[in-house]
Amino acid sequence: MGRTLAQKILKEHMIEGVESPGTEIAIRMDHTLTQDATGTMAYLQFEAMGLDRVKAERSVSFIDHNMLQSDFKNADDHRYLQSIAKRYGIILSKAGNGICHQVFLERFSTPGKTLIGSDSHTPTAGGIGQIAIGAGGLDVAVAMAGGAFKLKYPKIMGIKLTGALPDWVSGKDIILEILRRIDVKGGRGYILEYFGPALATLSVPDRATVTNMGTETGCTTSIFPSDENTKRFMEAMGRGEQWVEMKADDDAQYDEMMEIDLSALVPLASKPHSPGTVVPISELQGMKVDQVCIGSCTNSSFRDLMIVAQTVKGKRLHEDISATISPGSRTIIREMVRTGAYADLVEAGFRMLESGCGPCIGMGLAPRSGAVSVRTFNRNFKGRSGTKDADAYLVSPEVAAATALKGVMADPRELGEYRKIEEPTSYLVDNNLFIYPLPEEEALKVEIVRGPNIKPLPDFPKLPASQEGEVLIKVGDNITTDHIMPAGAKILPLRSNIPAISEYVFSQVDEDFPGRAKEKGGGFIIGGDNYGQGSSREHAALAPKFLGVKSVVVKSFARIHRANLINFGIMPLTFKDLADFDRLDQGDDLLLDLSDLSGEMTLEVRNKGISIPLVHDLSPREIDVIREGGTLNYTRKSIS
Ligand code: MIC
Ligand code: SF4
Repeated sequence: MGRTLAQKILKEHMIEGVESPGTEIAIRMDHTLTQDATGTMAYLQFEAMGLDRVKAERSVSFIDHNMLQSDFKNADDHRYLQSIAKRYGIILSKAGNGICHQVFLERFSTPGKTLIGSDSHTPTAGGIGQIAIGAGGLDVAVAMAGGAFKLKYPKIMGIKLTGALPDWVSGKDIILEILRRIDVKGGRGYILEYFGPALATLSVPDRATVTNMGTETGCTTSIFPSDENTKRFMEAMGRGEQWVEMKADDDAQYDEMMEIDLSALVPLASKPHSPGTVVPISELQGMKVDQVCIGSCTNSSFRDLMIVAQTVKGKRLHEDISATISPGSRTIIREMVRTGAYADLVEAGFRMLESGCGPCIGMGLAPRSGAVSVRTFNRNFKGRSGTKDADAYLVSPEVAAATALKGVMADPRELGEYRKIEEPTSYLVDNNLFIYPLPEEEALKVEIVRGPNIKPLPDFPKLPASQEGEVLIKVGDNITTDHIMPAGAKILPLRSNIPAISEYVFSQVDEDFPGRAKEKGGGFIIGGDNYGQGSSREHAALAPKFLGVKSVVVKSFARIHRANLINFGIMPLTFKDLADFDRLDQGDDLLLDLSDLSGEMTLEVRNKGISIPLVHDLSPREIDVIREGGTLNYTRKSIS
């Protein structure tokens, strides 16, 4: 039987396991990627492994998230990352060079290779035909050290694209349509693999928008074949010689299928506060808007910014709108300057920001109280913009441009004449803010620079025979890692300092959580479905662990967060009978016997005199990791 493209690449990289969905496999990772907000922790963990140099074929460290240097903290982290890159043979992409996923796509991603990145939108590189997976920093550190990445062998959802996008409809609307159909957890356990006649009409940046935001479905990753359009993009980036054709076998079998006729798509938007609440723009038309933000790793390509520039050229943005542009890379900035599009954006009234994540992660540009913010980004979780009561809508660059002109949510199809943007045949590639690795002898002499913001990783003990304590908090469905460990200008600078950042755990939901957790000597978290969706930040496991969280009991988990909990020795447990969720309350006094992890477990609710059966889906290796108190302890033990 033939294989799909994803199955072929996985097979070629498989070190352990069998091709059977749901079973644990280990794969070799060719490339690694980190960004600064998760990277400092990943490199502290890499350092603790005691190697002289990275072992992955290509490792790149990006500085793109924490760029608001309101005091020494972020700048100290940047210096640390620069010295680490020099010391260990890693390529550094300095602050201002661009957003990790966009820059990786432009300069490094290669069809048929594997990539692991400490950021949930790493699948962007799937737009070039690479298997690119987001993970916690510790998993990336292991891959840099040459270790395999463990994951559940995924099912493949084949997505057949037919027809062609109508005018004013783009890649963003394809992924919004998929989210409309399968919501924020419909992709769990799957790789979304695209095929079909419409591929010939989709450029790499369009495809990368789709694979980027595929993350919001909860999938393991997304992938497009590598074809003539891929070749054209790589040639334009001066990397034509790295292109190879990659596609599924003709008789490939998909575990599930979906078909989308691109010709039937209309401009769409995700409503607050979930990327999965998608409606046609016609339902929102006329709604007063305060802010328009264009950019992020989803929509900051040349095409995306050019369509905006073309739409606003010679016009003036509505006076009540504050509008920003964050270009994906310096290469894109240079290209926009060359074509004159940059001047068109400036003249229309956009606030031009540097290349980076910026407002997407709440690094400045928070909207006013009660604002409506229209963004080309991929996430609109409550509070993520930096303003708790603001409403964020996620749209295409076309909708954002029309809205910025009109001051109300607008349908770009009413703007009239449309001109398709052609990709440049040769980009003005900018390499000025990369620092490339030194030869090993020289690298060994490099001294690592650590500012006062960089605190060593706390040590965690082994798993005890039983756990007791209170339910510290009970939360509902689809709790994101932004709820558990918020980001934004105030909290992100503390990413290298676990004691300090743990003071903000659950601060979006319940500001008393850290105090209560410490006062009670730790305890349990109870949650609903899809707990921990969203970002890959391991701080959402590490900081609760630091506060004494022992086990997390929920209806179901999101993939990356479940892996992060295991990495830091927290038991990820689920209810055997989902209705038992209703029998637990904050403050309940629990006892959990951990002496036997081989099957079903019992949670005693001592104050209510009831017992609740719990289950887990830990592999034998994961049980060993948890027993040791986490992956670092486990790795140290295996080495010794
Ligand atoms: C995000 O979009 O939430 C982030 C910030 O890029 C995160 C990583 C992080 O928390 O540092 C992600 O998506 O993994
Ligand atoms: Fe940066 Fe936003 Fe992309 Fe996360 S989603 S990597 S914060 S641009």
